[in-house]
Amino acid sequence: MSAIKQALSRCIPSRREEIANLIKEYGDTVISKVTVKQAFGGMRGVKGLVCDTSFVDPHKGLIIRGIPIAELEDRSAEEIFFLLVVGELPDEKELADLRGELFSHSKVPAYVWKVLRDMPHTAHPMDMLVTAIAILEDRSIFRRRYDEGMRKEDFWEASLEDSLALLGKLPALAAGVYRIRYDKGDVIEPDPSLGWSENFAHMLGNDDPVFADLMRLYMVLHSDHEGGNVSAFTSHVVASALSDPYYAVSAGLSGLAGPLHGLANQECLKFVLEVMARFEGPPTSEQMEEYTWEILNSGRVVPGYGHAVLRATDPRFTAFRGFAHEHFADDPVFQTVEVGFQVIPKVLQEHGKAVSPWPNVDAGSGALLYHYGITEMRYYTVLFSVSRAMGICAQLVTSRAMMEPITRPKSMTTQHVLREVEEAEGVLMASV
Ligand code: AMX
Repeated sequence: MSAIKQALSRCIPSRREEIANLIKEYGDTVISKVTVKQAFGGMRGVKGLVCDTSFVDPHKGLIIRGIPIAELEDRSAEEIFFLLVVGELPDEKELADLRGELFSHSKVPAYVWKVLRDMPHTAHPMDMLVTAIAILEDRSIFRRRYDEGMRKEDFWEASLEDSLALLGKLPALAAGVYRIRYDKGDVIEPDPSLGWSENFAHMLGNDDPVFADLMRLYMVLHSDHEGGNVSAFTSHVVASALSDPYYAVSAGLSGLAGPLHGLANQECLKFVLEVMARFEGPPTSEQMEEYTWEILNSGRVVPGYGHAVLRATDPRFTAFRGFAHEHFADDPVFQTVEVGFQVIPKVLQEHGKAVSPWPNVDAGSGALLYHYGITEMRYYTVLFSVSRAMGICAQLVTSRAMMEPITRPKSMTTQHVLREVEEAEGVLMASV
């Protein structure tokens, strides 16, 4: 049995008991209410979901299993995955075991490369990644064992095995998407002497140790962001139907491919490069202000700014900013991001629409990738996906371990809402 499986199996009985007791004793205690605005507004702020892997504090940002992300910046991706799943950081032996386990799954079957190579040259890299994951579903251990009559108590084990097999392949798949989609030559084989994220950097075709460190940081910072964001929630719902991790992860990453979610990093760099093209280099503060107003006045959003939950500068933005300052502070693309950081929050505050005017993780990440020659911005969400798959998998393994039921909130028609308002407010509402 792998070390991560052993560690999780030790925690499960007490956690199951804790939740069962909580529901038994306090199952009817009210923890949230829903307003009309929330029902029509994407359920923003409705507390109807439990996620123990991480929490986003509106002012402090991401906290993984009780540890603020800023304290985890120097960790490896494998350590973060172990922490997400088990709730504790691994010891050296557990870490080496997980590294070996992930590497043992790194081989991508030939038919996947064939499908990816046959996709049209216009295919978005996210389309290629999601396709690759979906066509690996045939290997699902969860589905096979479920068909054989697996007990509910054991669902988590098969989910973890599928997750490890999928995560083990993801760096190779994602790097392959890059090399195939952008004609970078043959796919590169993983190196057994390297860790998960370092191998990703290697298979992308860049063996600069600083780039490998950036990939490590990128994987750590994007790994999870609690349970209600589009990709995590989508995967959660799909997996709650006992669709296996291949289905759940490909569904969640399809959500990550949206411009208001993971695709924002591509939009951010586009924005930065547009500013530079207009002003022939990094802009002055005045020029940046002028350009930001132009975007807002044309009804567009400023990519990389604002957040559904965060109400402060994202600590992940701060971490990337620190990395760029350390390694290439005079890079013109990064300098443009810096001017944006000084100017855009003030403009957004004056504009008055965005609840949070502060930068999110995507505001600067593209500039770092660009510096290391990954200039194909449509690819950026694939990098995000490799990392976020860790959180998605950890969340779904946890859900199966806690034997959560199928997710099925109740929807209402607008007529029902009108009737509820009439009852609550004692007024007569016009029908729509
Ligand atoms: N620029 C301009 N307007 C913005 C804005 C921004 N950066 N952020 C929010 N607004 C607007 C919204 O569009 C909304 O306008 P509307 O009332 O006309 O629809 C209004 O401000 C209120 O929105 P909000 O409550 O502050 O944000 P939200 O929870 O509805 O949306 C988010 C959050 C991230 C989608 C939004 O801030 C946005 O579109 N930002 C730009 C895109 C981006 O950076 N996305 C990345 C998010 C992180 C991630 O998932 N990777």
